[in-house]
Amino acid sequence: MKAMILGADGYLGWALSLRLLSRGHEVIGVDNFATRKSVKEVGSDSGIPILSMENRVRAVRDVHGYRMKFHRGDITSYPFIHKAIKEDMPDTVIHFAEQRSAPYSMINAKHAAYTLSNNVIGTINLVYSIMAVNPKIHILKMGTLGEYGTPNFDIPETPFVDARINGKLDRITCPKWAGSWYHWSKVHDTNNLLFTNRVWKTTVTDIMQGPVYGTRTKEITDEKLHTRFDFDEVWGTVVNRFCVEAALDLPLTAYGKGGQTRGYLSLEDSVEALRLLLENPPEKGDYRVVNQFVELLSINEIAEIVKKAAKRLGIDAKVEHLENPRVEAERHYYNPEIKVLPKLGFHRKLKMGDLAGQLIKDILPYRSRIRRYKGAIMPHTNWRKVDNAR
Ligand code: NAD
Ligand code: USQ
Repeated sequence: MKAMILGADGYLGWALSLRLLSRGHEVIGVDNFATRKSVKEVGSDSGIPILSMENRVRAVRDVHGYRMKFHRGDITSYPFIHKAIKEDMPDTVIHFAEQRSAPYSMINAKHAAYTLSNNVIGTINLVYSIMAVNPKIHILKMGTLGEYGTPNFDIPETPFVDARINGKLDRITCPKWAGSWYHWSKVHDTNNLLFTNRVWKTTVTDIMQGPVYGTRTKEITDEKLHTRFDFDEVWGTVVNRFCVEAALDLPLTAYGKGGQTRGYLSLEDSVEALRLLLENPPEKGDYRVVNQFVELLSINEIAEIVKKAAKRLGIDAKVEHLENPRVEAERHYYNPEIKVLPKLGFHRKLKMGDLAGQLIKDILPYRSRIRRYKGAIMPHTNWRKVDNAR
């Protein structure tokens, strides 16, 4: 397979590049390094150091003997993405190239507008480029489970549901109720992609993934191959943050009551699920929705898992319940269906309880590096504040 990965410099994009190369696929990476820049903007950096893309490509060749091609550029430029697709003629385009932080999107008007325009326009340009070059290209688009919010119904794995409105039955797109501008940008992408499938029969896998955690995949065998690892209040996701907090002897920052439940998965499981979906694409012209996670856990359960793992390493981690900076349900029903991945033979490799100790151990050598950015750990991006001065 010839796979083009948009967002190849990112947390998932780099790890997936290595997985696909190891399977013998051809990989063409694309990135504009927006995440590197935006993480610096909030006074932070990847907790585990990463090489420049030029050196990453060299390291992949030196360590594993794989060759990877890379284009630097911004997919919100139609001429750029159109030229890249025309030149390389991929079979599949994996689309990760979006602003992916909910808190970043909630900082102020500028960050909200950037998130919505970057994400929505990039996706539109991708579809138009594919229609111009080869409409049969499979688009694997990374959405998010947070598109649905936390509904009181079981979250289906289909784009449409039957609904009776004012007594009449019809098929409607599954209701979404996102919790940040970032999550809404993913809802807009889903609607736009569904529309392209209706009018042009595009072939799409739309993945609704939960938060990912971890530092490793089986190809990350050398420190030159590390993927980025964010821990600050804007870019860090909760499990990675709790493990950093434990490693630094800081309290685990549980927001609100801690009953918020999401579908979590490790980086290794995420990359393996993506490989399966890429090697088993939908029929041409089909729109496939996939719920991607392995464990449903609340913040309180995650805090307990990290606390126990820290204890085994001689660290006495404490949990601090902070006033929730976000507007979200803190106790709720949560049950996304999961049928597509098991049907393809997906079995989770790791549970959070098995991996948390390893994660903390991986962070320990970088404690002094992370301490330099300590001021960026406690939450200060608040959903309720409209702060255009920041
Ligand atoms: P990331 O920020 O590490 O990676 C995204 C990459 O895309 C970055 O390298 C960034 O520079 C690049 N990018 C952004 N806008 C671009 C543009 N206009 N042109 C070219 N490149 C651009 O994020 P990630 O954690 O690897 O997430 C990848 C995707 O998966 C995102 O779409 C995210 O929304 C989604 N996702 C992530 C998680 C998670 O927990 N990390 C969970 C569910 C879904
Ligand atoms: N949380 C804490 N303490 C923290 C950080 C977060 O309690 O220190 C809580 C949040 O309030 C939230 C939950 O943890 O209830 C998840 O937050 P998160 O920051 O780990 O993840 P989120 O903002 O939802 O975003 C992440 C990725 C995003 C992806 C999403 C999947 O950054 O790209 O789309 O996970 S999902 O959550 O299923 O929508």
